[in-house]
Amino acid sequence: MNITQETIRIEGMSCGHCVMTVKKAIESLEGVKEANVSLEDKKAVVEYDEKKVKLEDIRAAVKEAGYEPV
Ligand SMILES: [Cu+2]
Repeated sequence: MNITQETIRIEGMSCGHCVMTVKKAIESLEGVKEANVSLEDKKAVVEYDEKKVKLEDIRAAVKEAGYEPV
């Protein structure tokens, strides 16, 4: 397994509930090992296997959950 770490800036999160929603949306993707989402820093640090999932897929999942990856 080849784990990549990327940081995604996310707009639109306003509370802990948003953080959990984003975390769950990202972590539900096949190939994602972990997502650490920060409300304060408006970002998600995601560890994933780039052979299984692409950064674009992760960004799409965030968007689908109702938030804006920037
Ligand atoms: Cu919220």
